[in-house]
Amino acid sequence: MDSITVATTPFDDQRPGTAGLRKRVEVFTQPHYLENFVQATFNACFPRNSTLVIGGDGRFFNDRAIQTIIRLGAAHGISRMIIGQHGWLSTPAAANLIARTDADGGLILTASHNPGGPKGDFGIKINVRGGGQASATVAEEIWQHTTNLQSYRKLDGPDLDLEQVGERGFHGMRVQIVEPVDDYCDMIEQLFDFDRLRALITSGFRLRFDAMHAITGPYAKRLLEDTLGAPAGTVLNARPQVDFGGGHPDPNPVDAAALVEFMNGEDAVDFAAASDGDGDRNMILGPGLVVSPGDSLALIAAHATTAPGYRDGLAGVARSMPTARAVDRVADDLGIPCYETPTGWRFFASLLQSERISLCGEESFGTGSSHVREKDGLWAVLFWLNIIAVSGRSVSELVHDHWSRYGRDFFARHDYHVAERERAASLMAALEANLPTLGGQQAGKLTVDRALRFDYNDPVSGEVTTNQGLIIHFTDGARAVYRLSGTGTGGATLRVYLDRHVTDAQDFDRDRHAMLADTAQAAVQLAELERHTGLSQPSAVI
Ligand code: G16
Repeated sequence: MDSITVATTPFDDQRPGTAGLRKRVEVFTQPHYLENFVQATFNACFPRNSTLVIGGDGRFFNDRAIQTIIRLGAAHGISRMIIGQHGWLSTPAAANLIARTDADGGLILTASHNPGGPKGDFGIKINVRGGGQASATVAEEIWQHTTNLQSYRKLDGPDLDLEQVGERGFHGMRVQIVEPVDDYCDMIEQLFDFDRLRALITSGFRLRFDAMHAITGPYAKRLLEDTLGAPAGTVLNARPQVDFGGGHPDPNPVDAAALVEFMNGEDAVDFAAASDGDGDRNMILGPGLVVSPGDSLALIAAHATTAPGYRDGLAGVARSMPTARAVDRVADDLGIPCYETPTGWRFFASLLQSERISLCGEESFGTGSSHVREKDGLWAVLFWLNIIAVSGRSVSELVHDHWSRYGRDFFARHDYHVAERERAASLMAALEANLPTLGGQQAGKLTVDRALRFDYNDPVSGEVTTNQGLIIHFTDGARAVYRLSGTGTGGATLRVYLDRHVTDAQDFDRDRHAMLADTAQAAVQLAELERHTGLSQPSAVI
């Protein structure tokens, strides 16, 4: 087989965002597009003789992209590639493999929770040694390489068989095809009390897990059904499909509405959960109850030491800035530090790596810990089951116990899909310019206490990241946060996050949207949202 050098011209839209490069499939499948980005990534961070982990969530183009990456890698002089069988690896499983094999990093082929299929999205996450996502500095270097790449080298010839597990040579590169689930399950089994979990699950406790036709199906079947003894069929939509069954594989009340409806109905089981396209997000439900991501993080923090892997306690915790502040109260109680980071898992990875924190989470249904450098959907599910098994309390009892002790943080996210990016950008610019004048201003029933722009100074690397969202604090303690999504592939999504803490138990079971209505109205008014975006209603309320 020959290696050929292909002349190319740079693409001008390959700047990695919050989690790698995400584009529509039709963009990624243009001639040279994938090759350019992968070669730029190699040039920036994976020199000759690197070892890489490769795998993806099984979405459309996953298989073809892997074959291209293998050919580029062999021509570039990558010494070893560890690839998930069928081309599959969930994001946390890939992060685990990178750490366990001491690889230099990995490429995870996924656009996460974004829809898949020929008309859907494709993406590449770039993870570095230790398993965490590339830093902003590395992302910037990759971007620089994409802007001046003139050629790449690629092997010509037949595809590599991704079905046969085992090690083989491929034109000077060693390729190891690994069973995608084994290592991840070995790691997870060290963290939780599997005997207790098995006892709970075989005692008649009823659960359901919706894999949303995405990558967690095989992992959840192995863990919940094969290992812990849940009845066959506990895992729904378990077979990964290239288009995720036509759905939007995001575990939230809107995109997993069927599961929410089921848990609100008469046949509700004791516990339900769902995960996303690449297996790093989670949603936890009890009968009639969706646990908000901020509460889930706080509750795991409060009960952490009941799980074997966390017996020695937590070094610290972190949440992304827009996430409701429930975990702050637990950290305060435990006397451990609580960090507030920008959105993007890489900021947590830095704190995890330096052992400043052992647990973190974010409003977009991501929770994780020091066990891997990515968020991990199934890990959160097992943590919850472990808490239920040890405490003997139901999901609803646990949540209510928590609120009784710390108060409830109501939270909602209002997403506005704005067709023209400029309109969303102009809203943010105008609001930022107005921040100094907002203090004391009345907006509906609320008064602004203070307003600020969120900039972040990474305490580990010293890296400063500016412009990570705008925050308005109201005098009643509520907060509105404005931020532009970094993971969309068309137009812009303005996210408006609302949170409000209440301590009166009479309010705990009230409707969260009603409890946040005044905050939402004030947020719309202060940002002149309708004038800037032309939208009178959010496109989605999460
Ligand atoms: C990625 C990051 C998350 C982040 C999310 C934000 O998630 O890994 O840390 O919270 O993006 O998305 P947006 O910028 O759209 O608000 P994922 O699951 O898409 O990889």
